[in-house]
Amino acid sequence: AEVGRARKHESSELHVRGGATFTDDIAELAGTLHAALGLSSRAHAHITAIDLAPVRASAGVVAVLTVADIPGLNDCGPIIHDDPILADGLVQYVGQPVFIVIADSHDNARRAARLAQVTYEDLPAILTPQAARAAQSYVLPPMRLTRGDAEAAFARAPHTVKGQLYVGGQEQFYLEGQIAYAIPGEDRGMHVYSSTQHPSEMQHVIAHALGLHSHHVTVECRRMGGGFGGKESQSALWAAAAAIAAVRTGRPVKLRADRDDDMLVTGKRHCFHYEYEVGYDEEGRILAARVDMVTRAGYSADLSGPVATRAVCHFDNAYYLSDVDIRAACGKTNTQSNTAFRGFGGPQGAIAIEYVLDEIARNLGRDALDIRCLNFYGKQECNVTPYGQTIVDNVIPELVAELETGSDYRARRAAVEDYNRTSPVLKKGLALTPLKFGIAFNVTHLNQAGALVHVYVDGSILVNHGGTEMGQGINTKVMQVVAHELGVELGRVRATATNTSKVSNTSATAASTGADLNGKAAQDAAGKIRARLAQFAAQQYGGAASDVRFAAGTVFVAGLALPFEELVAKAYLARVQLWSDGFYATPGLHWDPKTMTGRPFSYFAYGAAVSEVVVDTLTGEWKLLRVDALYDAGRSLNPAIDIGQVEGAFIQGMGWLTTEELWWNPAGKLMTHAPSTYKIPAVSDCPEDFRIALFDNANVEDSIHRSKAVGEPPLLLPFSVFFALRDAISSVGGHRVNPPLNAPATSEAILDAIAFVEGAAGARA
Ligand code: MTE
Ligand code: LUZ
Ligand code: MOS
Repeated sequence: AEVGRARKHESSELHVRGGATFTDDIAELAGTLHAALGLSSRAHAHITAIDLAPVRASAGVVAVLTVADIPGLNDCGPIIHDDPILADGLVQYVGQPVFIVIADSHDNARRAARLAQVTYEDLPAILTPQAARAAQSYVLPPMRLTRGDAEAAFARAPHTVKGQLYVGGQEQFYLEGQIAYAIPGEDRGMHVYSSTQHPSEMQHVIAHALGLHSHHVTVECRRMGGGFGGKESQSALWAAAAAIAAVRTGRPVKLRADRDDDMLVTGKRHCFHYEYEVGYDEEGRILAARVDMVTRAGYSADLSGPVATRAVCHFDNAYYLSDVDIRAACGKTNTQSNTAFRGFGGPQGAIAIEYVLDEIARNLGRDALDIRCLNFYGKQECNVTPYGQTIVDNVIPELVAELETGSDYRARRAAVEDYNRTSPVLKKGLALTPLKFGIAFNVTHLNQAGALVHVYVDGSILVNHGGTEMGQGINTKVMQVVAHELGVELGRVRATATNTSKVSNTSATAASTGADLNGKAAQDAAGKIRARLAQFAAQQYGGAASDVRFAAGTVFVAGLALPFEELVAKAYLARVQLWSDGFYATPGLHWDPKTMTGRPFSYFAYGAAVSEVVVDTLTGEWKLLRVDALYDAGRSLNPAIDIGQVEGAFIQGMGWLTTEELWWNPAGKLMTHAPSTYKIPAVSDCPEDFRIALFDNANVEDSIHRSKAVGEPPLLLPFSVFFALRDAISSVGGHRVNPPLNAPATSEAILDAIAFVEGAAGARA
């Protein structure tokens, strides 16, 4: 069987040898021009005058385009169309594109872009989510989900905990930046190579911007050097600008953002500010919960609505909350328009309840793990989420129990306490946190996919599907599914670039559903071909079609064993169709956005991690000593790839919660727009002792080979790092006070929290 085995990534050797073709590696056609964007230097202003003469006069410049040069719609936004490609008299953030320069080289275009003389008339700017809420400045109407009677439950609760929390945003930091290469073709045709998670959306945006139909535009992506959500919608600006430039010049145009421009222009993970109040009993059981979240959406809606919805639907994380009142608002701010980033609001929703449980435990003088376990969803009761979905696949109690034992949690807790008693400066911390993550797009109609499988006369197989490869291994998994279906070895199957002229109307490769959806669609396509081959074999050799078996490159029919390619060659001569489309739509999903109830998810993925840290209380520096993590990938399609995904998500989430700090100056300019000032994790930040395992658990839903999604959920596992740090900090005060700790918990923030704890302890003494 080709599925369920550890197989290397289909491009791994190309990646390592530098042989993998990314968009910038595509051989340039003769006459190719290069574009750069001219950016706003103001957070919120009217443009009263713009002098582009110095730009036009700059070396190598061929053309300079403004909003008046866009043939069609000036819009590159998904869902709600409030994202101009180029500013039309009004700029809404520092970094907003105002014009496009096209030159004979990338460097000449970038140099010229700086020479514009723009006169602005400044307007008041809103920069933070709190300020947006104070001004009631929102990109969408605020949302609210209630269940039960929180008011009455608070009245009954013997204890309450109340506070605020801020969790910062995060730059996607894909290694390959945003890029598009647009090639004008005959009769208004346009072929665009785009580094995108969403070729169909790029096709729509380009067609609208050029005033064309979708059939004029082909978008292609062989692979991305990472997307992480940042290329779900926001590849559109670059694709549209390159296409506009190509139409206006009649030449192929490449637009490649350098890192600073990429970070200044594009949106990031949404930061969140929370005000929470939770009522609980003597044992630590949550009785009532209220949370009011506001996020920095940026100047436009982009995907903020679905992101906030996912935050609301993940506030429960793994816990049953009987009486809740959850509010979320998308603050309109004069900053980059925040967008998808691995987890898509889920991590932001779930971390708030984990913060609260951590406080409850400290207030009661209990181990936080005990308080967490006490509040877990049940199996037969206490198993309905606040949004009304019944959880039928809950494995969190046994998964956490397995991890607790396997990681030796209790003994290590005692060892940490012993260590801290005798170590005045270095303090250790330990935490175990669980995750539950809903799988499916929370926008129901997006849960569909298509595929196209070709079997050639020589028995080789080509698969094309609507998903995009960004390093996560979707092609490898889809190839495994096709090989399995046709009973051939993996080496016989090859995957092609994603191309809108092969499979149409595709969804973004996002919400961790890429392999779930496209795997099913490819299985459908391959299954149809296998059925035709079986029918043909039975006709030729006797027996029933249903008795024909495909395995190990051989077809077993009526006591005969034929090589696969032999049957294929015979079938061709008999005029059997050897290619097929395939389609899949996830069943059983529904959602009412007004009441925020329904069944938005097909199933849930689960996991948990234990992290142990040591903190230097004089400098705030720390080290991650050991991680044990268990992730429920269902019946994994490819354990090697899935473990890689868990590792990557863990380290990426750890960066979000500890070192990656976005900072805008008071004028609204993002100052952390390069790796020199924005610290992503390095190899040296990875724990030396990193124990990742998959939890054996076939999906109860009929997912592709009973596997579960893996792309985003493990990003919640490094909550354990954040709470281990908080545990180490709180040990300074004998665990008697709750250290206020926002994310990212930078060394500075850790020192502040230690000072708070020492101050509180001093005040008591
Ligand atoms: N892994 C790599 N190497 N690169 C990426 O860009 N993106 C993540 C995740 N894993 C990403 C990744 C995100 S945000 C998602 S939604 C999923 O992969 C998408 O792919 P899948 O649905 O096929 O898992
Ligand atoms: N919903 C979701 C979405 O859960 N994840 C996504 O990535 C997404 N993208 C667009 C719209 N809804
Ligand atoms: Mo992933 S944030 O859904 O692209």
